[in-house]
Amino acid sequence: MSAGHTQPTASVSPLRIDRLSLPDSLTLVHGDRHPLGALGYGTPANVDWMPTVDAQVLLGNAPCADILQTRLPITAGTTGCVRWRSDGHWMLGTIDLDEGAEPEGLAALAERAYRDLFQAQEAAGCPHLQRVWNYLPQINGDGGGLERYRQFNLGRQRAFLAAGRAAFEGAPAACALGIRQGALSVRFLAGRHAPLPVENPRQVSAYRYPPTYGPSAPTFSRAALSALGDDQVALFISGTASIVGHETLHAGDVQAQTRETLRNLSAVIDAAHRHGSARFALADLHGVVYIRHAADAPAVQRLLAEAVGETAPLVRQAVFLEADVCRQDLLVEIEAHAV
Ligand code: 3EB
Repeated sequence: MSAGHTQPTASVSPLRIDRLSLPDSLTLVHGDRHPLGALGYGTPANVDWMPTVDAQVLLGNAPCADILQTRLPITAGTTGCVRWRSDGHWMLGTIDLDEGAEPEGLAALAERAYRDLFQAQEAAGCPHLQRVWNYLPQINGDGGGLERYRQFNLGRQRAFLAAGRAAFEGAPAACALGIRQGALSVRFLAGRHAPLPVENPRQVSAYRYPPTYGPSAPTFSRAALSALGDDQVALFISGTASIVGHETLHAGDVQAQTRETLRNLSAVIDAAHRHGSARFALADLHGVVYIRHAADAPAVQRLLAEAVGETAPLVRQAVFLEADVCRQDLLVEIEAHAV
């Protein structure tokens, strides 16, 4: 990265991101690297630095995790409902809020989650959000006249605005998926330096969605470019689906939705390149593929293999998870990162 507001990498504690199968990854707690944390998929590893996404793994992938490691020692902390780990340059935080204990509803719960998240960032000295993962039970369920995802958007945006955070241009890369049950779960990566937000010219920015999609727009950018140190730049691509403009295309057709999603992923990669990143390709992406109907997983995998080849990480190391996507008519959503 030469231009933009991503900082010179010399001042960054190098962050490594590796997708590893779960038994192997646990040996990383030894050696000269330190686990900042991880996102685990599948069998919980029962180590406190690896929160696991509570969703069914499809296609029989081995349990795996995206492990984040640094070279500096880690401090662990708790701020409100946030548990976090930081090396002073990067932080990974985890929130699991049980709705049973929160009578005011999901909007208030989301607002509390993000209020505490911002406070935790202050405590750790990592003011810039890079990437957020949101998991909501029953995301398409009705929460007293307003869909639960829309309630979540209300509370999330309120918290951003109340904290003086960028709720529009400059919002973090994110995803928001539905899990059957469990807590409202938020995981986030923050750092000392601001990432460069990237939008998709094929899509209306999500923070500019019209009010037909709910009283508050979702608070996320399509992607973020983060300088990881050691001259490495990560492209974090938000959850990406079959949306063009602001409308869902190909309702009811998971294969056409997958092809449209691939076009959107390519468009985000191209936009990142225009912002000065290396030229990433679809074949460089490490993805998580969220599928609404488990039976659709093999067809989606076949299309990805046709697009990027059997050996690309998007196929060979992909994680397919059963989850609800935030619009009822979306059947598939793909999030990804490349380094
Ligand atoms: C979309 O493009 C699909 O609310 O944080 C993707 C990524 C989606 C993030 C979020 C929602 C979110 O609107 C849904």
